[in-house]
Amino acid sequence: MFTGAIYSNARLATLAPALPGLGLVDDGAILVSDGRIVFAGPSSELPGSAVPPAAVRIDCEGRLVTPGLIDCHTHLVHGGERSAEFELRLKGASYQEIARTGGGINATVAATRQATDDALFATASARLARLVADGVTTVEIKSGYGLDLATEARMLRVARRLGRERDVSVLTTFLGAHALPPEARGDKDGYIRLVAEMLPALAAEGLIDAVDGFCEGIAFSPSQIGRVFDAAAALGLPLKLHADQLSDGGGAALAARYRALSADHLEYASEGGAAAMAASGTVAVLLPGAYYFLRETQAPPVEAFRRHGVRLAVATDCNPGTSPLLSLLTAMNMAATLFRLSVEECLAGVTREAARSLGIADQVGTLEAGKWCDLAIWDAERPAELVCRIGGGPLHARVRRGLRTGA
Ligand code: DI6
Ligand code: FE
Repeated sequence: MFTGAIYSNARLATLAPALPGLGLVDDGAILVSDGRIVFAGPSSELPGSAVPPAAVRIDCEGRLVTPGLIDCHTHLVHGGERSAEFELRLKGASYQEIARTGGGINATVAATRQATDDALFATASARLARLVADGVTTVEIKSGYGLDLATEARMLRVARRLGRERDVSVLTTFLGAHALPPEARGDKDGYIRLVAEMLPALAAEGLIDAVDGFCEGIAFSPSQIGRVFDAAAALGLPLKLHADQLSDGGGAALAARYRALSADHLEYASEGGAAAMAASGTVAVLLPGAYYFLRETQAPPVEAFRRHGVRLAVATDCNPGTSPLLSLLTAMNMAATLFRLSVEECLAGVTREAARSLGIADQVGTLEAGKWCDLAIWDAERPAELVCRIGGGPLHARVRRGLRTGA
């Protein structure tokens, strides 16, 4: 029996690469079977006879329909919160100073190590519900607040459990090289060896979809990150990198050299870094929430990325220290306002390009036959309405893998 549905009377933003801009289709329809898109395009190209009689009929009443949104960079799973550091920074302390005196990432590491699995699941689940309420159907979740094998594994298992028990597709990223834990007593090279040794067990348990690192003065050097990347590449794992966020450490070029899926942040990336990323197809993931929250003044070199043809994605970077942001729509607004991205770049950045940055562009991110039917249906007509608001997103309904359900 046919188990599908037909969505009609929809204004589609297909994001199909063959169409210009957002791939808008004014009077559009989507035919779904077994969770996959069979047809997405103009209603006139889908004759009534092509729709199986058993198909459920959904009238979108002229609403805008986009691919389900993809938040391709988050740190959703963690213990504790860091509002005290926010207050310190309001008084003038810098993020780097706080990190050097034992706060920052290591404050969250201490809280995460103490939290039970169920507590990590419950707090991350509440955060996830906020993202989902803005139309997110796929989310990437990083480890990196455990910094020992047992706690990194716990974080990644909690992320996998979110994917099983919540109505959202989860991809996991191992970020063991996020910061130096206190027990390493300043020995960065020794800790990097440990991170490389953690990889095989975590990969064997199926906990890693990609491997990430923090390439920065207060974290790890390009050669240290390179050792983690070598170990990851030997296991066939895709790579991502926190690159050039606080200073130009050559992170963009490093990510490109390893043909990483993405380099993220990039406020201080150089022209050469942008050129290298274009050549390697490495996506630039822009994280305006962190730029805003740290009161950074140097914006990423968006113009250079455009000139070289680097693909741009946008994400929340949701984390307790530098971007406590739970709305991907607001991240789009910030990318437009602070980084001057166009509405089209913003929307492509949370759909098609976000999928590319996760290596799942063949599965989700556009409304095209063969992909999962992940949709966001909006009480809006114009795509710019999704970008121009701050708070109170106009989501009408969300569909994941052809099913319309809650979080
Ligand atoms: N860059 C960031 O913005 C987050 N991690 C990273 O490498 C910050 C994480 C934190 O401060 O807890
Ligand atoms: Fe991050």
